[in-house]
Amino acid sequence: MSSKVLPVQDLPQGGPEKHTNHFVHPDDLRTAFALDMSRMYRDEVPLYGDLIRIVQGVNDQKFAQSINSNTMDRLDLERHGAIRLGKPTELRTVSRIFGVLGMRPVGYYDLSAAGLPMHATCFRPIAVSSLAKNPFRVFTTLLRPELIRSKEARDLAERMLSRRTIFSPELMRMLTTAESQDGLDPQQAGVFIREALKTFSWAPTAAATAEEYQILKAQHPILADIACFRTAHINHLTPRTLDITLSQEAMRREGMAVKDRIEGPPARKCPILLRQTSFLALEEAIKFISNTRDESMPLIQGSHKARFGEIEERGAAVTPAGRRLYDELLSRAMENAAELSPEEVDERMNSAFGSFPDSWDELRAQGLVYYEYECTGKPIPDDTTTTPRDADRAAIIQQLLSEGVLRTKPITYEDFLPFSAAGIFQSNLGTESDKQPPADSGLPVLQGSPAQDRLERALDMCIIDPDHLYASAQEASLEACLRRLSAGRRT
Ligand code: OOG
Ligand code: NI
Repeated sequence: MSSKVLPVQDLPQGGPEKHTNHFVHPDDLRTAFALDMSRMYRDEVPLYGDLIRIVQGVNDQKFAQSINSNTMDRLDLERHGAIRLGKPTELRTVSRIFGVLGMRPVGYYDLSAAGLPMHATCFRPIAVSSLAKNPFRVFTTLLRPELIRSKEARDLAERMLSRRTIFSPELMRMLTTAESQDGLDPQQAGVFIREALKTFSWAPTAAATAEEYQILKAQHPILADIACFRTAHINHLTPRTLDITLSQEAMRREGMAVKDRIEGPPARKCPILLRQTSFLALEEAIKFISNTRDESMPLIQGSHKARFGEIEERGAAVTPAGRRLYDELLSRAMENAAELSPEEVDERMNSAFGSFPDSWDELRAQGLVYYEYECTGKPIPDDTTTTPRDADRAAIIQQLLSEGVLRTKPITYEDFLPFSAAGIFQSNLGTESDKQPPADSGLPVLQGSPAQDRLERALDMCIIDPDHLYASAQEASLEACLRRLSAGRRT
């Protein structure tokens, strides 16, 4: 499966024509699922409810000051969640579940460079219209047992994972129904969402003895989190904030234990990519089964640390050139940063990112960011062609922009950053290695490694290249503008 990039038109996606009948549109299913998941997580982790309240307060305040009312759209919906899976068959079924919700695997994240025995993809909507409706996505990690050094821990984890089933029989039936009839009616949708959420809920009685848990935890805390439980519990949800610095301050003021620095690019006039922070994972009471696995024996009290609440601020998607520059500046800032204080790292980041242009015109001129093009309504001058030859295209587009015939809007980044993800993992694992992973862990996606190939085999489909989606969205918007301008000229 190494030819990575599937053309968008070949991707299986429920087009609107299939959903004009009595079936619920996948975009609406995804919204219902995300809302129910949010309710479930707030019930399970009350501190997450506090986080939502804080973020809403900051968003309301920012919104009141803002002149651009478009930014308020759907801020009440979470932007992402994350799960960690233990075996390829789990990933396959999860991929089918998310498929019903209109989400496809986009991007490959190798977390091994950060010392984590796992790799990941992100399930998300890919059509521009679906992203506009609800961009909810799930960062989905799969364990790579071959990277676990201790044979004892590896064998134990695999044995425990082989015993568990995280999907209810009713969910499996509904999944087959959804796939065979290519959709779900409202009643079936309710059952599907209810049953799917069971897979991602918290089951505080471990499927492990305290001893087994300790063996896995000693090898890697993430291993205990993945292999010792009966569900693939959601480990965080992430609402979007309009101002991450203000939100982080408000979290601290309320006494939350917060990550020591915001991941991602520093604050800028023109936000790019993704900035994230979180309240740290909570130590939660759990119970272990007895050493004899005898169900009549009393359970043993213990605790586990995995679940947290995160916030994110999203900026523009960058082109491959923009990404290269981002990675280069990030690694420059992070060089030998392990011994620096969080404030010193922030200072380094600010100074390194002085070299990343910070005006939308400059970013466009240097081809660092993706844009959506819009017609302003102003007619095209008589002497300007709407079907430029490739060689003239850039100059003509520039002319149309200068003349105010076209305008641009940066395309929002819809994916993740491996280096930031590794930082989020590390902060929430409570290991001795609370330090940042090496900066070169930000591996470019879709380089077709053998490990990626294995992830794709588990998914039973190719991983979509995020860059391809942004480039297509930009190109489609430009083509639509040129067509409109040319139609306007003919009438
Ligand atoms: C996932 C961490 C990655 C993000 O926002 O970068 C992530 C995890 O902890 O399982 O969600
Ligand atoms: Ni996250």
